[in-house]
Amino acid sequence: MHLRNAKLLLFCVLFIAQPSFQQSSKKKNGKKDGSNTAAIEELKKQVEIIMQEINLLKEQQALQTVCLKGIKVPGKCFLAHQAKKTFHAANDDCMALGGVLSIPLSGAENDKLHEYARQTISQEDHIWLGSNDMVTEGDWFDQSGTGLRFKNWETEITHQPDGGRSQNCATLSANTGRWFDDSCRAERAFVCEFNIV
Ligand SMILES: [Ca+2]
Repeated sequence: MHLRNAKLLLFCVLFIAQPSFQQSSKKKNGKKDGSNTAAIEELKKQVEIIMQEINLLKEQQALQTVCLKGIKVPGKCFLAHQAKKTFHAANDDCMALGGVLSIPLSGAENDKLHEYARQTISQEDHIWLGSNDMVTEGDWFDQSGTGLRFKNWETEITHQPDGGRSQNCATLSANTGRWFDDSCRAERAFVCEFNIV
């Protein structure tokens, strides 16, 4: 249902509901009052359903805006934020928008995120990834607490992750697309991801 149609339907329901309510207050007959009350309750339910549909459509429209501003990959959209923030502040910003810090689930997705980061931030910079080993050193989890199935640590030159307890947040190099551990208090650009149903 399009948003305009949903709003029109909501208007019609409210228009119908209004005289029914006025009539019910005038009538003294108990049975008729009862049937009117039931009709009003039914209309209230319908209005509630329509409001839910409108809210869903609003969310879908917001998601479309995110996808248009950023890039779309299978199952999700990425949206870059060039302002540098700490890991927690960046994570909060993504959550406020209804997303999470980006975390690639495959080599193909990592390639897309790498390409997008290279286009939107300086190649010298890193972006935060939605993964940390704060709970147990060396065990890297995503922001929902699930262990990572895919990792892309830089292991040829510097053998990441190599920061131990002082570096518990993951970044992706905009230059190489490889992952590094970093201090969560460092300030980095970031990319939020939004799941597409
Ligand atoms: Ca660590």
